[in-house]
Amino acid sequence: MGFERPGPMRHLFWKSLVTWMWISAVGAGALPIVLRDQGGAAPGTQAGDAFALAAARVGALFTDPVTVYIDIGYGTLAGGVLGETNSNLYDVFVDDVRSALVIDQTSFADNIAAANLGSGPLQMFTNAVNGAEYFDNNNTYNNNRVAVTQANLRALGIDVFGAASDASITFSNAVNWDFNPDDGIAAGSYDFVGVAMHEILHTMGFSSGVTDIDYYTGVGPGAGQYDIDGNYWYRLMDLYRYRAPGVRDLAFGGTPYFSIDGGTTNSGAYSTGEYNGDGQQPSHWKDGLGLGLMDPTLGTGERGTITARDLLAMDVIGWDLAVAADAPELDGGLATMPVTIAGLSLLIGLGRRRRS
Ligand SMILES: [Ca+2]
Ligand SMILES: [Ca+2]
Ligand SMILES: [Ca+2]
Ligand SMILES: [Ca+2]
Ligand SMILES: [Zn+2]
Repeated sequence: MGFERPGPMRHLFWKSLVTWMWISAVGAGALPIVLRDQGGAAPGTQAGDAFALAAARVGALFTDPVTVYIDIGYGTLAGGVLGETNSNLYDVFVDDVRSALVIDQTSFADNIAAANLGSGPLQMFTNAVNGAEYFDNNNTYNNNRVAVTQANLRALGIDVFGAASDASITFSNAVNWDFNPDDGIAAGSYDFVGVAMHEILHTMGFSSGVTDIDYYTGVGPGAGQYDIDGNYWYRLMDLYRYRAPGVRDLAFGGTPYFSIDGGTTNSGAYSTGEYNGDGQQPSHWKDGLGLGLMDPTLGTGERGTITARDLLAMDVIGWDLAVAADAPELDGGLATMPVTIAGLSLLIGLGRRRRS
């Protein structure tokens, strides 16, 4: 399939000592998500059990015949960081990604998405290092490569990783967490299980390269560190990021949206940039609209809940859903979806990968 470990990517905090593991999702047909404690999140601890609950609830939604492995931790983090997630990424030829998505179709939404992947080098709006927006159709590296998380590759049937960890998720013990979402989220506390599910979905592939474009161009703190044409920036999910019918969008700002039919149907607005956009990381839905668990912020006292929109995105990036989340259901069904996310930007900083 031509994938390889890219040079500038940041990988996991590989830790040699695995003290234990357990399989969290045990329902028939459910996706097993194996958690390995790297400190502070062993079974029987509040954090360990809450991570396990999050993994079980995510795993129950998918039926891919693979196993996801995530290192977890809970404790004191340097610099006042509230949490950190790192996902192993691979730099894949876009044609190989398209081929894998075509083969992986199991749902109506998959069929629509696969029929709208296009062909040939990617053409998209993006930003130059100075922030200037331009239409990039010059067939360089960034027009031909897509970064895919290791867990996402497993879902696409490219499962050559054995029991290697797909990602690392560490939460700070300096946060006032509520570890039990099922009796409500206490005032002044954050939903540990909700945030953990959010981070797991990032590791499974819910992300956008615009988060990196925003960081490394314009007024982003990393501007100038990387050439745009000569690196990968696209993420798999960005194949469904549009600004207009037929017009793909890998630029900060604007009004990008999720679409599985080539940009014709808007199935949810995206955030547009922490530095150069609306103040939120682009690897999320637009904030404040109640679109799903993958909104960029979660307030105290609020419970994070996975919506059909979240599942539609996971479906078309390669996951096999245990419950259908096809496009027609989204048209009328979202009003009844439990959506509870707004407010303080707890999640900011958890997901960004710097190229270092
Ligand atoms: Ca509670
Ligand atoms: Ca280019
Ligand atoms: Ca699917
Ligand atoms: Ca799959
Ligand atoms: Zn996030």
